[in-house]
Amino acid sequence: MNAATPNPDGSQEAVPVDRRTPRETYWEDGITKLSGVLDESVLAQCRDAFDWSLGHPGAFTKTIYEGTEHEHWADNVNPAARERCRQLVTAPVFAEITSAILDSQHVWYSAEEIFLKRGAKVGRTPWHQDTAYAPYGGRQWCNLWISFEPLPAHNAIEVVRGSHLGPQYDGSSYDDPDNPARPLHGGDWTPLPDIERERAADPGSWDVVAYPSEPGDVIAFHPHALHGGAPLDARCPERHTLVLRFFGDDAFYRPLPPGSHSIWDDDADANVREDFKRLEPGDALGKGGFLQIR
Ligand SMILES: O=C(O)CCC(=O)C(=O)O
Repeated sequence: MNAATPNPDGSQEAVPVDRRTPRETYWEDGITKLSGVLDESVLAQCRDAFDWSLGHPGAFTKTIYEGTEHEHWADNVNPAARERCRQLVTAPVFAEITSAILDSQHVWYSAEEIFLKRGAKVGRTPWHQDTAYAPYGGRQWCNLWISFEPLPAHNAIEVVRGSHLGPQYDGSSYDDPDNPARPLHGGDWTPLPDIERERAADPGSWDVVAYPSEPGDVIAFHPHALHGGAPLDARCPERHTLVLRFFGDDAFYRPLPPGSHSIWDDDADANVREDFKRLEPGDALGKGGFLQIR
């Protein structure tokens, strides 16, 4: 297991040896790498799900930073990709990985998201916690981040080490590349720190973890961790990523407070998505419409 701090000038990353198990790393750092866990067939099915979703956009698509050189594209919980992704996650590897990491007797699949970045100048996916956008309560959560290109750590997903155990911040409004910490909700939410501005002033100000990866590797990270996608560059001008989200026994329905905002045009209220509909606040999420894989 190798962790590396991203290196913006593109030079070789120092790769210290990490002797922790993936589960230990995950729960200490909020992120871990599982090397070569997807065989060719499962990786091809992941790519098929990505391509299908791309070709059949859903209601929660988002062009991030539209019209700027940082424009990139995401689709989230795409109804058109639902059955394909539910079929995909029945491959035994997903139950094996997620139950090992989460230490949960049962595991459910929540939903997918895809990210497409194209262009050497495309910048960051803003720092955020998924828990500022979705009604995810509890501890046993993980996102499996599956990219189809070889990626150096400085072009990959980044996590603030240990932030999955830390406070809930406001979300990013995702609409201003010059102000990525612009608040989504406002009000009583704790403002999101401007992590990149602080890192620019002092590179050591935030303890950030990222991993280099090859197709077939999976980066698992906690959705409550402060995370964001690093920029592309001339050596890595394209990234296609499928994210599959899972949860365990202790996950519960934690609706966002009344008056919360959404970043999706057609999704005025993230609390009302189909799979959450039968749930009362505090209910185990496993009682909703999610697919149990273990
Ligand atoms: O891949 C990215 O750029 C961002 C991923 C992300 O935010 C997520 O999976 O929640």
